[in-house]
Amino acid sequence: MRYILLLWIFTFILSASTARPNSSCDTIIPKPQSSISGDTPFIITKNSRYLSDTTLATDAIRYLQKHLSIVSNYQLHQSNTDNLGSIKFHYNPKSVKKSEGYRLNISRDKIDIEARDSAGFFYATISLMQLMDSSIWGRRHSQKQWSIPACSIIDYPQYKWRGMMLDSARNFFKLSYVKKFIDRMAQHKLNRFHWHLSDDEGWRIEIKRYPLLTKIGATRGPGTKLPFSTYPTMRGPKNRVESGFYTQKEIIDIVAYAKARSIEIVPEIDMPAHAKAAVVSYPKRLLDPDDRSKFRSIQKVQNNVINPALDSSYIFLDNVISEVVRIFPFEYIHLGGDEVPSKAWSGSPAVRQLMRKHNLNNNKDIENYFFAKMDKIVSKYHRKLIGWQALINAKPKIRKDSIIMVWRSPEAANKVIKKGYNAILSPVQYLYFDQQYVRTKSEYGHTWSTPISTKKVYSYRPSKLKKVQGIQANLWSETLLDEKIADYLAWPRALALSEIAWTAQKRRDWRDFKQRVDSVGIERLREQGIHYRGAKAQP
Ligand code: TNX
Repeated sequence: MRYILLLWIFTFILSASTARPNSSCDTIIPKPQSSISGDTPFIITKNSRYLSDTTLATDAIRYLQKHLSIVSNYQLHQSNTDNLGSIKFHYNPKSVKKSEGYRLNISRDKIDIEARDSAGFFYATISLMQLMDSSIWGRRHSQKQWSIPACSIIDYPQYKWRGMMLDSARNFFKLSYVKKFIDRMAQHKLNRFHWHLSDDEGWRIEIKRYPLLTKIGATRGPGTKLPFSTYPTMRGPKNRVESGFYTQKEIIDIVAYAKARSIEIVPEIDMPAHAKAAVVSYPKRLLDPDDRSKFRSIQKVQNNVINPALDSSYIFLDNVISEVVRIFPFEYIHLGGDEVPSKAWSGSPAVRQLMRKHNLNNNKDIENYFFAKMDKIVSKYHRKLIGWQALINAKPKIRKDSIIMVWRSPEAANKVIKKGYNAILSPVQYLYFDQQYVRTKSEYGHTWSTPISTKKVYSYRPSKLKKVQGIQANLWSETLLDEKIADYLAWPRALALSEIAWTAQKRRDWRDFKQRVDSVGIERLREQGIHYRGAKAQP
C-alpha cells in the first residue's frame, strides 16, 4: 500500500513538472530583437492586478483577460494603486521609438510594459503569454497560477507588412474558421490578413447593389452556372454543389475582431481575369455581347475575363468598390490583376475599337489602360491599390504609392522597385503555403511549383531595400478541401514566416528556431487544436 502511495506521489510530481513553467525567456516565436533572462519569476494569481495609463493598451489587456478567464476562471482586475505584483501598461513614446515595438520587463515584483501604439502593447502581451505555460492558449480550465520567467525584452518588427493570404474563393471557409485563422496570425505577430474574396470559382462577398453576385456567383457544381468544380487543378469532390459567402454584417464583425488583434484586413476582388463568377452573374454589364473570343485560363476556365472596353464594366466595378470600402477601412484594396489569358478579348469588337482610339497595341497595354482607370476609382475612395506582379508589366499607369505583390521569384522585386513601386515579397519558391511540404503522393498540397519545407521557408532572406514593405505567405485553396488541410499546410510553416517577417536576419538561426518550435511552438499549436503537420524532426 505504501509502495503504491509512493508511486502515486512520484507520478504526480512527474506530471506536475511536465506542466512546468518556462525557466528561460528564450521561448518566444518570433524571436525578439533582444532579450535577457533574469532571476526570479513573476507569478500571476487571482490576486494579480493591472494598471494602465493609456487606452492604447485596452485591446491587449482584454486579450490577456479573455485567455485567463478561460483557463483559470478569473479576470485580471484593474488596480488604482501601484502595489507589488502588478502588471503595468505605460505609454512611453520616448523609450519605445519604433511603431509596433515594445519593452517588457518581468521581475519577481512586477511586470512593466511600455509601448507607443496599440500594436506594441498587444505584442508585449503576446510575448508575455508565450512566456507562460502553453496551456494559456488552450480552451479548457488548466491552472490557477502562472509563473513567468524574469526577463528583459526590447522588441520591434523589421517589416511593417507581415501578411498571410487566405483564399476563400476556390473553397469557401466558414466565418468561424476565418476568425481562428486571424487569431493564430495575431498570436505570432502577423498583422495583415489578405482575404481573397473573388475568383473564377466563387464570389464570396455580399454586394447589396448586385445580389446576383452571391445568388449565382457564390454557388458552383452541377446545375449551377459555375459547373466546373472538377476541372484539373480542383481536386474537389465531383458532382457536389458547393456554396458560401460572407454578409457585410459578418465582415464588419471580422474587421473589428482583427483590429482588436492589431491586424488589418486587405480585401481582394480579383480582376479583370479570374472573374468567371462575376461575369456569369452579370454578363450584360461585364461582357461584350459581340465578343467571339474563345479562350481558357491557365486553370482551364473558359472566358473568365471582364471586358475593359465597356463603360458598364467600370460603373459596375465602381459600385462594387464603393461597397467594399464602406466595410473595409484599411487604406489599401487589392484588385488582383493576375493571369489574363493571352487570347482574352481577341474577338471583341469593343476592345478593337478601344485599341484604335487609345493607341493600345496588345493585351499588356489594355491591362494598363484598365488599371489606370481602376486606380482612379480606388483613389476617389481615398484608397491605395495593391495588385499582383502583372500590374506593372510594360508601362504601368497606376500611382507610385501602389504596392505590387511579387510572387514569381525573389529577384523579381528589383524590377518592381526599379519602376518606382513598393513591393511585398511572396515568392512561390518559399511562401506559397498551398504547395506540398515534401514531394510525396501522400502529402497535401499543390505540386506545380517546388515543395516547401518549414526549413526552406526559414531559409528565405528577404530583401531589405526600403521599398520592400514586407513579406506574405499565400494559402490558395484549390486543394484545401477542409479546415484540417488548411491548418496542415499553414502550420508550422507560418511559425517560420512570422520569424522571417519580424526578427532581424542576424538574430535568426535555424537550430535555435527549431529548438523553440519543438519545445513550445508546437505545444502552443496543439493547445489551440490546430491540425498542424507534425513531423518533429523536420517541422
Ligand atoms: C497562381 S499567384 C495564382 C492563383 C493560384 C495559385 C495556385 C497568382 C497571382 N495566381 O490563381 O491559385 O497560383 O498555387
